[in-house]
Amino acid sequence: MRRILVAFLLAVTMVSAPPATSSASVISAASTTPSGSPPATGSPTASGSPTSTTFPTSSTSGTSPSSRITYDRYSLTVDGRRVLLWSGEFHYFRLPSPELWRDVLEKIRAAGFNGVSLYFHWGYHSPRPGVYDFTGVRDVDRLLRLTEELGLYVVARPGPYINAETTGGGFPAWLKNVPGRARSSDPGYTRAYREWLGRINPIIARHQLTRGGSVIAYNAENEYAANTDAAYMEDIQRQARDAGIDVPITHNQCCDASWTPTWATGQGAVQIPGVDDYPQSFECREPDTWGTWGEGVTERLSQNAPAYGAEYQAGAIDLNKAGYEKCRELTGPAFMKVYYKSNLITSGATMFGYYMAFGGTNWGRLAQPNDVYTSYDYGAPITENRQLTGKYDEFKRQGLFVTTTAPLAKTDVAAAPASSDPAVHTEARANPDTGTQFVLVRHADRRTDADRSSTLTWKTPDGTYPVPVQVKGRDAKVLVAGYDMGGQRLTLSTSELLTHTTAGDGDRDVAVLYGTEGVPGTTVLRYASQPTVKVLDGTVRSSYENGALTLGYTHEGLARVLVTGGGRRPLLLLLGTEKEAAKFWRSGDVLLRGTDLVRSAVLKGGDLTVRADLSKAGDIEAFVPASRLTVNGRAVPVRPTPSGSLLGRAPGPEAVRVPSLTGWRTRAEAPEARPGYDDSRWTVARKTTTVSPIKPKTLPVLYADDYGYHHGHVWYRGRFTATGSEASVDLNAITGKGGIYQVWLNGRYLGSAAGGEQKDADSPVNPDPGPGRFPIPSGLLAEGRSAVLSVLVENMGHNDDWTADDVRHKQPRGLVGASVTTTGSGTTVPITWKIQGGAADPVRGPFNTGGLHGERTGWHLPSSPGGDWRPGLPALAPGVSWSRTRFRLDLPRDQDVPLTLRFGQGTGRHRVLIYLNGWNVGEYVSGGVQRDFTLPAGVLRTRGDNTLALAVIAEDETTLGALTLTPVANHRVPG
Ligand code: IPT
Repeated sequence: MRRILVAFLLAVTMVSAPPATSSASVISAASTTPSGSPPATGSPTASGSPTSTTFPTSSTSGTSPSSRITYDRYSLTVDGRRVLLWSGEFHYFRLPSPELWRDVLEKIRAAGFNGVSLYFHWGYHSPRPGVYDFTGVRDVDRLLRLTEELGLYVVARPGPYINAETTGGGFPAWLKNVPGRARSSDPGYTRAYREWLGRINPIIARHQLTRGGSVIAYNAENEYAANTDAAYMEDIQRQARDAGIDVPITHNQCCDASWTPTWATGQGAVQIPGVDDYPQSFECREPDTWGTWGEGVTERLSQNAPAYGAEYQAGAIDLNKAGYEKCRELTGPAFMKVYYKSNLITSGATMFGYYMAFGGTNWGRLAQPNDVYTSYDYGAPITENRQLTGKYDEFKRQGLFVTTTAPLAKTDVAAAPASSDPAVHTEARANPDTGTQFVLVRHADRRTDADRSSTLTWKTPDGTYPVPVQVKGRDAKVLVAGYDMGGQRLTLSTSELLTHTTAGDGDRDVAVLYGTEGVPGTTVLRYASQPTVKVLDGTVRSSYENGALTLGYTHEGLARVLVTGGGRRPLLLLLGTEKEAAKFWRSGDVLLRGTDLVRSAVLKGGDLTVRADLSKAGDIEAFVPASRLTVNGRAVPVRPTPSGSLLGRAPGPEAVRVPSLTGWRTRAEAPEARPGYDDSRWTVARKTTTVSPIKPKTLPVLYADDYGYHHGHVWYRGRFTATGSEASVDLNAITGKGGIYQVWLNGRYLGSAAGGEQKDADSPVNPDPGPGRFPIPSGLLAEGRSAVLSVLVENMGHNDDWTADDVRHKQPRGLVGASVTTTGSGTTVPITWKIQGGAADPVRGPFNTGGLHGERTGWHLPSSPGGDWRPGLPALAPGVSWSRTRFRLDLPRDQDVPLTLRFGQGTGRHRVLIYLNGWNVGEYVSGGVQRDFTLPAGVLRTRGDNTLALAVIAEDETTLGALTLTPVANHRVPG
């Protein structure tokens, strides 16, 4: 992995690990500090006792007790109960709508995740040194309260550096002006990061599980593998402890133990060192190519702590612009089955962070331009528009299993059943206390999509059985043996266990097992005497011998078997295909089947209250002893079934109408290009030094950041006295990948050029990153007359600092060189410069707007800007123009209809900043891969008036393509 990553991500300097010391395993005693927020009842826990897994419940009240967290080499424990942490990564900053945080977190929980991994983005909260905003879409206290309410564990990851393909890798852009190497113990940087940690740590601290909150672990730094500084790593942890962080501290090492230090031992060591694994790489153009970056086995870095897959690939960045559907394919259900299940058994890891569960949007200049564009969909199980995918189904199948099956949280390597066909590989782990076995069955060659059968000689704790297994296509299974399943004893099954629950007052068990469609399955259960087997649905053979009840079947649809007597409480066994398994939902102890999503289900007396999403009217079946069913607040007629369940039918959504976008008005912009424009209030650019490691080609320094303009466009106006013999304007600009700059002289448009980037591998730095030579038309300049050069430079976002070398993230934005050259002598003309960029929006944050005239004067805002706006979407001249329209939505309150703005094919090279009600929701680039832009509810008024404003930056004569509001889905939701 390392070699390939280096080739991919650049050369790094490695530092060897300091000598080993061991870490303590008991983290903290309970603390009773109140968190001031509604805590969880029913936190997700996998218990050390095989039958008592508790799942999160939806509604909470009262006060959560504080918990004690410990760990050992097997797992984390919460109040003495082992926890298998199955978390998905979520970036609140990529979803600018706290109402939708709940939507996404409920979807994550319903997929069987019991936790979320959360980066906290320093730059997102801090427009200037000393200034921090934790309100509105930045209210992370609200986010953490929500995780508490939903009973999701949190791994808090505040950096200070986070990478994450976001601008500056999470650093605030003002850090570019701070002398001293970032991610080191340099005093300048130390002051800066302590300021951030001083703000974020107290928020995280009050939401720790040890104080009745949700935070179960704290991740220090991020993939800190190059140019490392142990004193810095140590200080981050000291800052955390001083702020009262008492949960285990973790780290996500890139990408296996060959990267050193691993932070497992020595100065700067963390308690639970984890690794990041991206076995599929980020080449979405070839979704069938597997394992580009290795086997994806989470390496154990410490003998005293659980193996931790801190980031495990659950999607991909679209590095080569294949489109995210291809990334979803690359990391689809087949990959998930083979890699996640293999890893679970091979590594024995019990802590996972799947990156990403939901990717979101790089709205408002959040993107790191080398890696991503506006969408950060990531090919994740939940799409950018919050829709559930086939990957979601697979996460649910695995997530329900791992969080149901408590013995999985403590396992050692065990002897695997012998396989009669060596092409069918087996591997096993077992719980040393319960004897429960977990057997991986897959193709020996994971990439093959062959169909192979084998007979396993399986020595289970209940005796030895020869059992047939079949692996059809790219697939893997984790089979269970010797498991006390509620009140039952599962001797073995060649079907996979989805989940099981004990319904009502412990009067019967319900278990769901599943397998590949058309493939035979065998399940053996133990009884004291022969039980009665009643096949309610499907074809299932049964035989009983010496205490063993053997069921034989083929996975087809959903078979139902009721087993009674035999000395145990009744068991309803549901045997389905993978597709059938995905129809089940679990909320607390309530098992349900049907609808598109069950967010929560609460049973009180005979009343079952369900919150669910439906794209059409559909059946909902509840495996609980209830007599009344309420779905989304409405009573639903029900009937009991022979399975002892309750069956009802819930209504779907009403059809909705979405308006077409009409009534556009357009206005040309860029008065800055005119020679007579009043720039008297602009900043004079007269600096001659910079802390940037990249030095300017000409003076004065024209770097936008050096004058406090950190995001979006920046304007320059240069004045000189013409000689009449000027031949060309020679510029050089760094915009970050994909950016452009444009030039006017005395109001005449001279053209545009691609802004450069300082390549990661540039050492020494590239002297000519973004050159542009613009010949001066004859007659434009007259001898002795004052001339004005106007330059508009885009800033695509700041580079990251993956290699901790300071050069990448501190590379400037804006002009790095500017001169006007005369004919003949080739001398340059002295120029005086002024610069103007945007100001941080106090509500929408520092990244939302740049320095376009329209942005500075509020054309992007809903309030109506005056001036001469012409009707329609006319052809546009090169330069900047704005188009605006309004539309009204009246979507039903209890329906979720995600909308996107779709760009049709236009003409000319252009890019468009999209403002919805003043929020910059993305940038469309003609010829780019993204045409659909998410309009998130919250920013979008789903019942009311909306303003859409487009800043069109045209390089040629341009017409925009058709613009349409496109509904992505329509669900009835809880409302
Ligand atoms: C690793 C980072 O930790 C994470 O922030 C994000 O960048 C992710 O990968 C890729 O999306 S970087 C690792 C792949 C080298």
